Amino acid sequence: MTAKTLTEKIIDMHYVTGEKSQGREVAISIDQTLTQDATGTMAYLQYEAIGVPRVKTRLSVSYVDHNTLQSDYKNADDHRFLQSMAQKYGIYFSRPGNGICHQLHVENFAVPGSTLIGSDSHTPTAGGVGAMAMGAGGLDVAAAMAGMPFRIKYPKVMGVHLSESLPEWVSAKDVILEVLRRIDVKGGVGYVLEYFGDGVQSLSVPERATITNMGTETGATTSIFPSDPVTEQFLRAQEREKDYIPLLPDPGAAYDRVIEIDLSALEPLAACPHSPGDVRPVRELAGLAVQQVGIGSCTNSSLKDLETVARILEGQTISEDLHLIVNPGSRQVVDHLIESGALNQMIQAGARILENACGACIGMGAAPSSKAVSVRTYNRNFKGRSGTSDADVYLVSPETAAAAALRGKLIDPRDLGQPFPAVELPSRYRVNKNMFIPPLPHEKAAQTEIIRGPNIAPLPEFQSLPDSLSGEVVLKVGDNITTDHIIPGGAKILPLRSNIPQISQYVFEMVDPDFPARALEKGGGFILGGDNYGQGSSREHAALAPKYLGIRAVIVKSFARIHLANLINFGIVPLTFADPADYDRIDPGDHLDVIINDLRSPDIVLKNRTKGSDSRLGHTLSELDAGILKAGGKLSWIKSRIDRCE
Ligand code: MIC
Ligand code: SF4
Repeated sequence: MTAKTLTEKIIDMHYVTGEKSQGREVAISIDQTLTQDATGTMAYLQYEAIGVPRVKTRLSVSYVDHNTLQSDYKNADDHRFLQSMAQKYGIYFSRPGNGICHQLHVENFAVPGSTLIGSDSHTPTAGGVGAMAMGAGGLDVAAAMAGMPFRIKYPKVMGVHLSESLPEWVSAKDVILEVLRRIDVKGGVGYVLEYFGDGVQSLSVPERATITNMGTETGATTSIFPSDPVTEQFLRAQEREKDYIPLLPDPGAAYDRVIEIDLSALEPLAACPHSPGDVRPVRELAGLAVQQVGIGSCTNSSLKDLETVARILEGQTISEDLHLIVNPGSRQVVDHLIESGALNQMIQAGARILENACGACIGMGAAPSSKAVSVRTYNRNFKGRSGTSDADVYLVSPETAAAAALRGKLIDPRDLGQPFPAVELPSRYRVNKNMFIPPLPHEKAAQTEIIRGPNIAPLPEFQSLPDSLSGEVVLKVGDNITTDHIIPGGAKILPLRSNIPQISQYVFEMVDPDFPARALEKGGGFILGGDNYGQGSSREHAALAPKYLGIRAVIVKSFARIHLANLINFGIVPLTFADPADYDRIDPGDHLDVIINDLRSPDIVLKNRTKGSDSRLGHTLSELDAGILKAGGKLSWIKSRIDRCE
């Protein structure tokens, strides 16, 4: 028998159909799903349209953590809708205020060796306990809740070999920043990042979760740690010892690529504006004046992170040139911070303690001032994401963030001249699940009325795909376009997530605010892009809203994984240039014809009527994908299959 990686083992345990060879499609069964409110409303509308009376997963959880500002009725409408949906369909509901979905899932539900998909790109956080956890579009999560398997391209496995242990003042965030420094924001595409080696045992589960969380920024399918005695200890501390299974790679398992990281040789790092992959040592940036420090997000809001910050700040006052905001990851974290006195230490030092929610990470409040430098423990620093288009965001560890808060400038935390705050994690956490509403029994669930306020618009319907696509290039963009470029977050736009006609008015708002009007005027057309198009979040609105504006195909050099799946799900044809140089030969406004009557053929011809030239296009669509596109999207495709079975 060949020695297997963790990834291969978990895929084997969940294999349903497909070809287990790299790059080919494989379908796996899904044990758990999670949604958050900003993607959840669409996911549940789609689940409702599929028409399965109760979820078929072992566990599904609906979290509320993104849209919590409630500046009017919209977010509150969404919350009530989500709660009623959860009660009707057998889903756990995590009430607003309970915490950030990924932190909560690791604390309460993630199981080693299980499969989890979530309508949020940072779902791999649960890889910290050895789950194979992947981000997906809401429709794929809805399909998994309805019992359908999840399709992925059989991944390559990148072994990240960890040796030794971290020195003082260097923490888990610096490990993932080092990975990003080496492989950048698309080096993980097509891979699962699997951590192994002696250094693994030196990292606690929350530290591992920080690493798997931000592995998303490499473009990887997911990231995973083994399930070992450290995992067992964590699950015991969370009163979940029954969820423990040991799960290690086989000795001699072969990785497609190996990265070696000597933990003891790492130093504090920072991702510079405006990419998580632009990583430099903090010492090279030392002295840069800072106007805001943000501590929290699903990457760094665990008890260990915040206890560390509190100890660094203890007895001092933050610099008067900045403000410090802190979003704890969960109520459990807050509970411990109160008990230990750490919360008070942070407040006394001048921290503004905000809600246990995503908050400033997705631009929901606490935007920095004009041209500010904001130093954050979060995972993304895309331009404008903070809510201030000319702010510069640096991504760092909690230690580096706390040091910046004290000194008012970036400084290597080792130069603070303070004793290192060693934090011991409790052997038992203060577990309290009273803000989770468990699923109702069948009979009661069936009687639940769904509550739909005016913010919940009906799902748009789309036509099946014609044999040829014709239209203008409505927009041409460059490399690494993020879903934040396509459909921004933030306090103005995020509350419109349940209303596609309204949110579609903001597509490409930061790139070209005239795009929606132009796309509608031209009757749709094409978007042209460079490499890694659609990196970042799982928000399916980045496909759904352009589709609503009439976009028929996106033609690029390469796609990011989740966005590619979302385009297919909503019937936008994702095509790639056979010769990337052709990208330069097509201009905005050119009129194109693309013949797509046989999407199974890997070769597609693009005729540029304006230039009188032809280009060859390719794609990575499977036969199933082609069927979904032909049907006008995955929802129509699923419904037609269910109708045929009835
Ligand atoms: C993000 O961090 O960008 C988000 C907001 O969590 C998204 C989900 C969304 O857009 O609702 C993600 O990462 O998938
Ligand atoms: Fe929330 Fe930010 Fe994490 Fe996204 S990255 S789930 S917005 S905390």
